[in-house]
Amino acid sequence: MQFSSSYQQGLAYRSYCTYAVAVLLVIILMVFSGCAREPEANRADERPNVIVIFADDMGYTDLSSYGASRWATPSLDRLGEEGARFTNFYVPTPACSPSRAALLTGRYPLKAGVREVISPRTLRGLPEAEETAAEIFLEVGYRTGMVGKWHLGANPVFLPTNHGFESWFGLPYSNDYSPRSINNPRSYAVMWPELPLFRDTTIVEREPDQRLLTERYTQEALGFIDTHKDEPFFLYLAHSMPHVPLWVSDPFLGESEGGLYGDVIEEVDASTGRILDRLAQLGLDEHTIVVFTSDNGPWLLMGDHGGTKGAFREGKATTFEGGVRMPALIRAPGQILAGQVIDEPAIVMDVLPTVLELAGIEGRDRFDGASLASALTGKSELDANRPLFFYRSGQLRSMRKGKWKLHVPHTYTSILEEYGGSPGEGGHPGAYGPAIIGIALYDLEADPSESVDVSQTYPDVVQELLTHIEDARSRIGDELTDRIGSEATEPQFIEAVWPTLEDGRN
Ligand SMILES: [Ca+2]
Repeated sequence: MQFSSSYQQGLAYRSYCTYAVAVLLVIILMVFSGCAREPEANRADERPNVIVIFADDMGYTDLSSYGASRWATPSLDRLGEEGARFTNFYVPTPACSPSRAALLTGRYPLKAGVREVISPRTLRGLPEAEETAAEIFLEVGYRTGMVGKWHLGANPVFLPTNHGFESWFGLPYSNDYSPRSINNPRSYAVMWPELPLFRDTTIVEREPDQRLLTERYTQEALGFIDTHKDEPFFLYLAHSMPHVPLWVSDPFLGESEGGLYGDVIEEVDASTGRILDRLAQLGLDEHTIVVFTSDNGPWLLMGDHGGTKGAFREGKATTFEGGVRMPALIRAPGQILAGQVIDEPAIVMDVLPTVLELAGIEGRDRFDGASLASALTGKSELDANRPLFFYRSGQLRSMRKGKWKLHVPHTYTSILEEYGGSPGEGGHPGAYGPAIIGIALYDLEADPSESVDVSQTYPDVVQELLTHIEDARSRIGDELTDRIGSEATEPQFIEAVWPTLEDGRN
């Protein structure tokens, strides 16, 4: 049977149309997929990026992988699953500013010239002469950026952009330094300047909507990564959360089973997830070291708005384990072995020498911390017997060596009822009670709660640790015994509070 020519022409025409539509679809798909595709990194410089994420007042058991059960932290936990999770990681002080000085310089706070918390009107800050992580990375050709809370001085000479960061978006100090009672229940006690939000050295907003802080920080961090995807970068993301006042964006409000605190932690976790996703999209997974930890233990004074400490004793503002032992995670696919759990003691001053060694940057030796790189890459064991010292307000109050924790006599503020302490509620502070401790020795392996003083049983251990204490007093310093350390750094003072911060508008 013969098809008529008109039928054949019609068939050919329909084939042509089908073909044309298909070609058009392919073109449309190519155009749109091209638009949607993330720009992949094109790196000539193989040195790894470094991202340090620092939480504020997050407690040891605030992550699922450390025991949290009323909220979930899958993205933060992923850092440990794909890298290393530390179970005995410390900060050398249970307070914001000196802890940040330790992270950024790799040195004990007194050696970095920062002894205590810096308020908006404190006339000192991180000395300009201190070499920060950002300055080191900038000097060797990295791009450097900071997003979030600084808290190392609110005068321009102390700000991040004068300490090696090429860019900064965030708050100059804690989010409760505000004259508004909604952000600071004790605003009647001290009338702070309106909380400034900075971009570099310019105040771009006053009293920003804190519900959006974590989201805005995250967007800034992602923008920084996108901008610098083709060159090595150092990004320091210092969340304002979960420091009280707690604020969370609408999508996270009421989503956890841990109240507002749980919601806030889940938003910080989701922020981390978005950063990890972006690194993967850009093909930067194996070119990026990501570190996460917290600046001090939970603010137990805030009760349900403070974090958790598990079985540890006390929290923020004390040098018991609850104040100084932190969740800590580090991930660097292709470099650091995955799934490690590190039980040897480590400290936040180790972070800088570690990431420098992993990045192949040599020639710096002023650190009190030690590089953990060879242990993390499976080449050696960590030194489990380093003496680590814990300070509060310039006072050397306790130390750890091996399994031992020694406290020297000092007074502290306790949240425990037996000392008159009582946790607050709903964002309002409770009260601390005054407490005193004498010489006390604890075996942290048998007694992580620091509940049974064994100093009488092990006098030789006490004597050995006191020798280390005396050495630290003479080198680092100690205000309990009126000692100025031979290696301590003088604080840098300014003459007056920056007028723009206090009452100006720009
Ligand atoms: Ca803090």
